[in-house]
Amino acid sequence: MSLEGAYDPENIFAKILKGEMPCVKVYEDEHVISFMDIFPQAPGHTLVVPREPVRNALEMTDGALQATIVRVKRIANAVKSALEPDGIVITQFNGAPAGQTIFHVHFHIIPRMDGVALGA
Ligand code: DGP
Repeated sequence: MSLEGAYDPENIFAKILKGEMPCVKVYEDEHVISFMDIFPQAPGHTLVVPREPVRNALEMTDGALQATIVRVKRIANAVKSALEPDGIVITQFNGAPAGQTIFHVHFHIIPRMDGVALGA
């Protein structure tokens, strides 16, 4: 799926937002929901999913993006406190060629440890 196209309201993260699919939730408020990634790239891999129903970050309103990134920072700090990693990746993908597989905008928080290869 390229950057063009319609938002599918039945995508997996939309269903999690609606409470129609389970998740291991770590945080939620009026702007975002945050839960553990089901296919973690490292222990503690956490997702932050804005409630705004758009496919990617390029489509987000400035207000929703600002609210989301503040929460990404707070949740990343919580991950830091809980797991004491040596580093934390914060990333997100826009469009299938960029690596996106779920087409509801989301951010990854991935703790990294010294000496553990990326992808492990
Ligand atoms: P991306 O490649 O940026 O679209 O990442 C999507 C992430 O979502 C990927 O790391 C795996 C994760 N994921 C896929 N399906 C589910 C699910 O049903 N539940 C949860 N918690 N995570 C999922």
